[in-house]
Amino acid sequence: MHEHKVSPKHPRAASLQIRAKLVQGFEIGVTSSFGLFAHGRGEAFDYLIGETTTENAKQAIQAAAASLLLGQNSVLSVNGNVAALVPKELVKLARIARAKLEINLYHRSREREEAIARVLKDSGAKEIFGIDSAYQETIPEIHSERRVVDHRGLFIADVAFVPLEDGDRTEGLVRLGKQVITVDLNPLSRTAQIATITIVDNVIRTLPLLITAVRKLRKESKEILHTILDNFDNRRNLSEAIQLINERLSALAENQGLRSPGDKR
Ligand code: PTJ
Repeated sequence: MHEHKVSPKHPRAASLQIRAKLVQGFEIGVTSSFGLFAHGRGEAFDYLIGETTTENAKQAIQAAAASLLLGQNSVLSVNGNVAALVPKELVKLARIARAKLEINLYHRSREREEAIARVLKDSGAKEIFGIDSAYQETIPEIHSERRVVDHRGLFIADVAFVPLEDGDRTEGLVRLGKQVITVDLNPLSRTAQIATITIVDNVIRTLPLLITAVRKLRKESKEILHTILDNFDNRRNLSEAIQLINERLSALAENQGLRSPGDKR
């Protein structure tokens, strides 16, 4: 495996470091080649939202934290991109939200499942679902390899956290009556539009904020958690996310935010 050093002085160091994590993930068999494309798409949308967690995304993060805490069986679904980008954070979130971790891949292979399980174990995970064939169950509503789920995890989950997802499974899980939380930089994707709660943000920034939100909200009563959820409207939130991009692009087009040589932004 190559070491991908990024100079901290590079003006796009943060973005290049994220890329390096994914390339490393690819080299150790965690991320699929398709995952690299998916990341490129995400990066483009991150530019459009300003590479920052918007107020709009923060509202969705609060709702997601409340939903995870209210779930009787909350499950965090792990794919090759999030395993490369935020493995420690996923393990921490599972612990404090009392959620399960399940590996569930679109481009499924035994080798990738094992590589991802290793990364999660190295990050402190004790129990990982989705890799023991004795507990495999099939969800007919899903038309990809993701249909194979763990009987103890996604199969019985009432709340499923499925970051960087494809639309088919989101739709299948929603049809089964599950609350589906996603993180997707593209507010126009099918997943973003179908999920119960959509966080339009980079998963790298979302996970630490979600952990903080769960830490705070787990001290609150169920009534308060229900009130947070009742006050959250995903369609309204998504419309706002698209509107924010629109306004930002209009401001840039009017030359208010264009870069000049030497700008540190
Ligand atoms: O590891 P596997 O086999 O399960 O496959 C994982 C990928 C991501 C390849 C698979 O789920 C897939 O093909 O997803 P899509 O349909 O490409 O959708 C991924 C979505 O995530 C896209 O809408 C991207 O814009 C978005 N995205 C990419 N990187 C990020 C992101 N959203 C948030 N944070 C990111 N870092």
